Amino acid sequence: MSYADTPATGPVPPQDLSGIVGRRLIYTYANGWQYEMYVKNDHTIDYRIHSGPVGGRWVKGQNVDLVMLTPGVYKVSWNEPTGTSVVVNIIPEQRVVHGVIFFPDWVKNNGARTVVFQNDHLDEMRAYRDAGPTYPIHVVAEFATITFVEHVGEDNEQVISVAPAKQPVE
Ligand code: FER
Repeated sequence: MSYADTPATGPVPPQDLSGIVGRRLIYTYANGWQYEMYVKNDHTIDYRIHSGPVGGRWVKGQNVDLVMLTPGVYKVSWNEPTGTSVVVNIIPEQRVVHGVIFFPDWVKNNGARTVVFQNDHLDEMRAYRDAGPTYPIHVVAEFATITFVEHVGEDNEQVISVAPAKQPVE
């Protein structure tokens, strides 16, 4: 019986996250922005932004919703302390990513404020978020190409441990 023949018992497909959890990916969006994501476990990512308007920003321990849509196709969704929301679809075997970023107006206009190791500035980011303005929300929807992917295992604090500029990128 193939996956497609598995009897439907509801809308949620059987989940197998083994193709994404514990992986580190580097990808470049069509607009040139380069991002790195470590899927630390089934509900957490660490990441670094290597280029683009908020290049230099990095974050550890971001809580996310991670699901498998169909075998080999994953979706990661979250909301940042800055108010930015992100949804990233990832197909590692095809080296395809599609990301949608929903920037609050204050981030669009003052992106440099978010270029920090966010973990050291959480209260500051929440204060900026609450001060706004939130609207209009700037939606950036782009495909990306995965240029590097490796399996490094779960909950490894060394994978993303220095600022983006301090480490060469593949
Ligand atoms: C991504 C797109 C956006 C990503 C992270 C973000 C790690 C974060 C945006 C922000 O908060 O500035 O693909 O992957």
